[in-house]
Amino acid sequence: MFIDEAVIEVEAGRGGDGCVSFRREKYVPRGGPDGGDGGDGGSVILIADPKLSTLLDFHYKRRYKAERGGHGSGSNRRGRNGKSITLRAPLGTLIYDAETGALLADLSRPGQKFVAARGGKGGRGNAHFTTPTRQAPRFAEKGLPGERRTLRLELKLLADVGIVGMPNAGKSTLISRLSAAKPKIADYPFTTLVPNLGVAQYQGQSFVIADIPGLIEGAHAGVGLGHQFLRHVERARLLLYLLDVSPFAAEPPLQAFATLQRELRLYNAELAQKPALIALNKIDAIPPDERSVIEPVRESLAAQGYEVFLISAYTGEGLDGLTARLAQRVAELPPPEPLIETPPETRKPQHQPTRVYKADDIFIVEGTLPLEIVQRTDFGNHEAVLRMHKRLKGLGVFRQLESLGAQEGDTVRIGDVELEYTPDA
Ligand SMILES: Nc1nc2c(ncn2[C@@H]2O[C@H](COP(=O)(O)OP(=O)(O)OP(=O)(O)O)[C@@H](O)[C@H]2O)c(=O)[nH]1
Ligand SMILES: [Mg+2]
Repeated sequence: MFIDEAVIEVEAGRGGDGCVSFRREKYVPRGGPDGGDGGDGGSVILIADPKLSTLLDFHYKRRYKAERGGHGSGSNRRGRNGKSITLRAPLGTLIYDAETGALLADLSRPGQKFVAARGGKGGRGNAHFTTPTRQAPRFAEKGLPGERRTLRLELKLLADVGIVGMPNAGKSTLISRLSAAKPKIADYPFTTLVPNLGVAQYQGQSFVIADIPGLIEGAHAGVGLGHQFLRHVERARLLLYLLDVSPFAAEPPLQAFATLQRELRLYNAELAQKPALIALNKIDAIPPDERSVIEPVRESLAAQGYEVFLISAYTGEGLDGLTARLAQRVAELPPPEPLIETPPETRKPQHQPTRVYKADDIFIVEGTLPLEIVQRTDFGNHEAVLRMHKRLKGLGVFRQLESLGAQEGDTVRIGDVELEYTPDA
């Protein structure tokens, strides 16, 4: 089954918590702090795999959750990092944030990775928090939550050559001839219901060909099947128009060509402008001494500036010349530009500046730093809470609350925790 759209939920693992522990040694009454750090949570990563050509897997399984980090323990033992999950997606997969609609990544290079949900960092153990005045810190940091997102995946196949033609023109026969692809071929229109990809070889060079369902008049507006799949040739380097010149063709080749071009143009003007070659197919169906009937067709297309090949996808006649030229053109033409530069794997979460405001009768604090400070705090631990206060104060949060008129006892919300405003804790 060919699936070119999917919505998935990805959730990275939480970081493990730092540990509160003190060294226990013989003859040492109270050892120093030796609580280890929590391990980092695993991430959910998507990777472009050229061997895939459908998003089918994501239809069956929609939720992906990576492992959380292990907690730190005594003797400065760090918790284990959570395992990341790597999801394989076909080359040409576009990744959108389903909530905002923003395009996040275009998996357009084989092996390209996109970190879809980053694991939370582990919390630091108490060993980190000694100061000259605090020799025995009895608190540690909690691990940070992992990122969590809903993604919409959309596949726009990345083929080098996109074959377009009317139903029954012989597109599938051609791709099966030029590659190892085994598409369905039959003597009735709309045999091909979904795109097929094939890899063609020419003198050691390989290139990918896509065969899409036949296009008919009105395709751009949704008539037939073609329109759903036109996007799979949008990113081809080169188009190959395939026209049936046999006496049994449903319409004369020039008319078919005009229709195809119009449909492409109406769907996307740029698509119709793409470099293209034309192959007149099924010449085996015309007796050799009658082949001159094709001449006016060839001339007319050549006059419009196209290179024209006479072939029989069925007998193989003319295919060597066509393949050689396709390979050459593919090598000359640049690969499609990715729709977005995928952020490097080391992408840092976007930094949000600190902001304090009043909403109804509560105060809201936003921003990467205050949020992290709160998330790292173990609220069951008095020392940890005091440290949180100090750090929020250091950020200027209290000053801002004061100037907004906050009174002792007012509610302050940071992320999903609500605190009571106690200015001089
Ligand atoms: N005589 C002859 N018949 C051909 C040739 N190429 C394809 N055919 C026949 O034409 C019919 C349609 O071929 P397909 O390859 O299925 O055509 P298609 O363009 O993929 O059709 P859709 O998938 O419906 O769009 C089949 O019966 C093929 O055997 C050819 O070069 N010569
Ligand atoms: Mg077909």
